[in-house]
Amino acid sequence: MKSRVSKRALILVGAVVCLLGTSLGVAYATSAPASGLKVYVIPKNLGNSYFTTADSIASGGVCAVAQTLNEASCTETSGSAATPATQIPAIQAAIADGAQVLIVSATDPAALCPTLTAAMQKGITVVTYDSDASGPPPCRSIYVEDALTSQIGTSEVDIIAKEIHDKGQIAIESAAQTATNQNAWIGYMHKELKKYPKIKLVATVYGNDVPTTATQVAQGLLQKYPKLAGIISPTTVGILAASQVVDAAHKKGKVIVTGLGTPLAMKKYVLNGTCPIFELWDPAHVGDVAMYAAANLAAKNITGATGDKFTAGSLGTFTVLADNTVLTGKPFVFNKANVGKFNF
Ligand code: RAM
Repeated sequence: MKSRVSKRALILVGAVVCLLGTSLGVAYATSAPASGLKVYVIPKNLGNSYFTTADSIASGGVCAVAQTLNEASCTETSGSAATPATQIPAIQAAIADGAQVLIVSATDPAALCPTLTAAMQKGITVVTYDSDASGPPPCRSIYVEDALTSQIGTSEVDIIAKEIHDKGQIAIESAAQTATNQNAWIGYMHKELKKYPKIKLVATVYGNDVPTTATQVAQGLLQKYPKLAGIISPTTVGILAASQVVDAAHKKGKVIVTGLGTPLAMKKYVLNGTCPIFELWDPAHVGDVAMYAAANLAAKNITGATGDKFTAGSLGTFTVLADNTVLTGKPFVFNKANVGKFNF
């Protein structure tokens, strides 16, 4: 069908849209994202396969996008434990090294803020991904969220409830006690648990995303709570450690594990029934959106205001939502039928 809209009318509509955009402070990133930047990606910690996937060239993460955009360099750096004490010095070292972009998964909502605020004042672009430096006040231009916080928290409880037939003792095995993302998810778990009066949350423990610590706290749970029916671990390091501990203790089927994990690491435990179902998203997508957001901020195509839009390559167009947050996607449910189909 032939369009009957005249060229003049289209120009008029375009002008009105542009005007509206300007008056509302909304930017549509139409120019190219900035290139030639010295990019530092600072996950919560190094040696965590979640972040290796989110960040590396091989998996198509942050540094793969940096390469596509012809950035000057892309370096992943952090501490070994997912704590502010080891992450802050890594951020400071990156700044001293001339970073122009910092992409950070925050180990604490507030502790990183003095360093990140100082970086922004120097003109460095700061984007958080996966876990926010939410302050208050927030100390980044944009936060790229993995999936809706409420959806992650509530679905984890619904999964364990179904697995343990709505009754019994459960525990949460988290990452660092200060982790912004885990604590936000746990907040929604508490709310959702009110729907299940026969499920009792007996403990919340912290493995700091360090495999040995995560293993020890999981062992501690089994010792202290012999009647434990389930563990929710919303961290890829914790869910693996908890599954290994439950399996080694021959408690498979008696203590059900769920949470957020990576499919390659969790395959064995899904197939043997220790952790029949868990969730995640593609960590590389979160990294990619963060890098595109940063390069558009650096080019001043957008400011990070609510309503700003930018394109993240083949992932499409993203809009900045309330609190300068960009939502990457949805949690995906892994189970026996699909866990073998992923390579991260
Ligand atoms: C761990 C980290 C990360 C979280 C994933 C699910 O690797 O704590 O922040 O998003 O788990």
